Amino acid sequence: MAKANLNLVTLVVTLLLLAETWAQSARKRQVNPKPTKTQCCDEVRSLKIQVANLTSLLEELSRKQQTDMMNVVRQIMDLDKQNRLQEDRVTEAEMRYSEIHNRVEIMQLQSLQSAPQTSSDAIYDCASLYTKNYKISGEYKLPKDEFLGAPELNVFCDMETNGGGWTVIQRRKIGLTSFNRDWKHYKNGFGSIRGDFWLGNDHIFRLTRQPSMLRIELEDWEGETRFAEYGFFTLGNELNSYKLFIANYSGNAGDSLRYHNNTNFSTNNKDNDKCVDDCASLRKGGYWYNCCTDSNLNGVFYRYGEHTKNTDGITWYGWHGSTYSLKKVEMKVRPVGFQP
Ligand SMILES: [Ca+2]
Repeated sequence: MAKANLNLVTLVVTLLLLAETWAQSARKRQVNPKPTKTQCCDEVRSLKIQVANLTSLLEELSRKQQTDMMNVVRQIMDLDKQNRLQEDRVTEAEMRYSEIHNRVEIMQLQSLQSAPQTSSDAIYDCASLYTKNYKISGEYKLPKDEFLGAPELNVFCDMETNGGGWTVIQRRKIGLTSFNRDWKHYKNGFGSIRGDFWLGNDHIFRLTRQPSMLRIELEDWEGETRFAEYGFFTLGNELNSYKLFIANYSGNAGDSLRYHNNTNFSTNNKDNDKCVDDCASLRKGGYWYNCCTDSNLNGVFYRYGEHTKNTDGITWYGWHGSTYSLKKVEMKVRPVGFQP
């Protein structure tokens, strides 16, 4: 009986122990639950936040880089600008230097002129200046020469084109000076020697007492250039109405002065042309009008846009026809025997 009781007690104790163990394990299960869905999402969220942070960091970096790049570009542009300004200053300095140099040379030349001389070394045009080693293009003062009966005269010398030595007798390029002028103006000359001007028929007559050639340079509004050269060029005196004589054309502009050969000079107050009409008034310039024009280099300066609508512009029919007014013209003379 006692043994049976003992067995029962052992069983009960075992059962109690088992129950306790099960309860403990159940508690344990409650304390350490399996990873839940919530925990997984937290991790993903945190990762997402990290990614977002990284992305914004990267964006910030890229923005900074762009700003840096723009700063660099700005700096380069600033440097470029400074460079250009510097270049402009250098160019200006060079121009001033050349002007001063020119003046000094002219002064030297004048002191040279005051010394006794013979006609052979007289300075009466840009070609004689050139042979005395004045080889910079620009404004020169030709001294008075009583031996030759030449007055003091400001001229512009082209010392570069085709060997240099050219005395410029006409220029159109700015367009503010009117060329619709009377006889006296064309006789003595008008305008500015560095801008638009007519040297004067008396001066051209004097310059071409020696066998001379004429060079005409033209530029259109598209920036293209042409030229016409005449191996022979001279004018009659005032009594002969500065009659034009030219010959021996060469060039690529066409011979649009031939039609004016052997004609007198006409102005708005002196109709010496070969026409019933008054060509100088019709074409608004002073020129060797025939009846009336194949060229009109002293016509009206028309600007781009207006330059194809009129018949009284600066025309050279052999290149652009009768209604195209050119952008730039230069007429220059040089002695035939000139050697650069
Ligand atoms: Ca007439």
